[in-house]
Amino acid sequence: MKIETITTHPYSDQNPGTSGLRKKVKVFQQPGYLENFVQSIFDSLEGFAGKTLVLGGDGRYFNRAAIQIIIKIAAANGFGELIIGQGGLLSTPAASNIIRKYQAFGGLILSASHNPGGPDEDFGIKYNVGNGGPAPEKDTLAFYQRSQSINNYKTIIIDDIDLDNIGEQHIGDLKINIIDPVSDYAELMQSIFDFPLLRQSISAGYITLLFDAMHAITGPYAKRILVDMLGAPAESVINAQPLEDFGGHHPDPNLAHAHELAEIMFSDHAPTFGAASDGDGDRNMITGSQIFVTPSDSLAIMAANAHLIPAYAQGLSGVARSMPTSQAVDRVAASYGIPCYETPTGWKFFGNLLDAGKITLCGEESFGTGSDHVREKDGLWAVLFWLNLIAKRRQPVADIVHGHWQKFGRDIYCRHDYEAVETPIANALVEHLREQLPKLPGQEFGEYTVKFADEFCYEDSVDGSISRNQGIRVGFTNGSRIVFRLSGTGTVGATLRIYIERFEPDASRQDQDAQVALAELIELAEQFCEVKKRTGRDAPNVIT
Ligand code: VG1
Ligand code: CO
Repeated sequence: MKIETITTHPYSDQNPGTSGLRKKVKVFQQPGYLENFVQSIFDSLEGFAGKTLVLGGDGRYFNRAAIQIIIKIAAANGFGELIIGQGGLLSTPAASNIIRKYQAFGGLILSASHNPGGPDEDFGIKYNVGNGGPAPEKDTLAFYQRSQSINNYKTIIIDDIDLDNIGEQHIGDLKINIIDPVSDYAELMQSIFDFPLLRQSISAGYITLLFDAMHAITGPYAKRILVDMLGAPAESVINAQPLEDFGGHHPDPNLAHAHELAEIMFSDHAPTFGAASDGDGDRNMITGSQIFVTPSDSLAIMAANAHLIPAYAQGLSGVARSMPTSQAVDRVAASYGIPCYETPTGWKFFGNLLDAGKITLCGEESFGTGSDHVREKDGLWAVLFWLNLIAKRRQPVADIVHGHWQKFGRDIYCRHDYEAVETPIANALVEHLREQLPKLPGQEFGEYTVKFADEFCYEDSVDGSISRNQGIRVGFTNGSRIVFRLSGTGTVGATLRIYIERFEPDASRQDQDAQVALAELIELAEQFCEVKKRTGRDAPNVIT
């Protein structure tokens, strides 16, 4: 194996965001761009000589080319083994599982998740550590700092590796193991859920289902698990073929982008259960006949019912949610007497809590839920959780949701996204919000009185690390909240996210449309941030 050292120059923009480094494909295709970032990661890590690296991605455009580049750099840097999903494919939760199961040193996951794919769209890469979870902030900061002074990377000159045949190959001392991307994951799911009960409920026609893989990574996983193992009809999985451009759509599981599924679920021939996942398989959207379950409610309902699932029969050690996620799960935790943690946006902040056994279940409002079975959010796991719940409770989704609201109250919730805002406008808007914070507490706006107004700062209770500026919060005395933050996953300008919630304990008033029920707070949010006034827009791009 002949190692070459290639001279390079730093790129100034390799600072990872909420979930890895995400840029346009054209940016990643610049000479040395991907190479620099991968070498910067390896330069920042210690002790991996001879160890195993897991490698795979969501199959989007540039996935295969990137994998070939990374194989060569990993070989030159002294890894002992590479475990790669066949065809270069691995869903994010499957990669997390493989890192844990085979005790790998870490893994590189290639994905820009829910962002569109194709030559003119997005690509991404992130490093996961030995616990299977996204690298913590101290690591991603080190990668970025290294990328600012890097002047060479190491590689080897070899022909491209065959990614399509399962089995072992050797280059010098490096073993390359191409594995089936689905098997280990399917086995893990089988160990968590009651597969015989699910099979029975599906074959008896008690559960009918539709899963939209959105032409992204979960197609092969859903076919194996839902169709082959659980006996659902083949047509239960739609858009199952992973495509490099996701069929030209955003592989983003919400009512706006998974519209094919949404139309069927709200029609008169809706199945009992419908779900979708995103580009890399870590998100989930849950629906039932005539009902959409918000991710915040889904997390709370899962927490309230976890004891019905075999793997969680002992109960939960605790739960966690990202700060902008609604407080629905807090109510469940309080009633069950278990701790509830509030973390900044991004799965990396759950890792320490999961590792320390402080929490079993966690989630985000952005269609992400997961547990201690891996260290990523997990789309199909959430789907199986809900299916298991429906089968066990013998209740339709709508009844489960309404029953939950009656018992715990409803946290009416919505998120408004203003995408591709010019960065200077977005920054000025945030500055404007910041200036108002000291004078807001105590002020009255109609029936709302501000209780607190601050910028969220998180102290990790396990390692004491502190993360500042994690979103602006305005909380009211009646428990309502408005949260503002800028996205850390977008690739064009800035995206402003506004999260709005209000608690409704009165069962007779819970069945309202969120946009109507939250109208006053939506108005207030505009009064505070002036996004419409400052951008000249009259509505958000996406409402979830
Ligand atoms: C978004 C979501 C966040 C999620 C992140 C990665 O981040 O809001 O909750 O963890 O995407 O999800 P941001 O910074 O754009 O708000 V995924 O499925 O895109 O890896
Ligand atoms: Co994702």
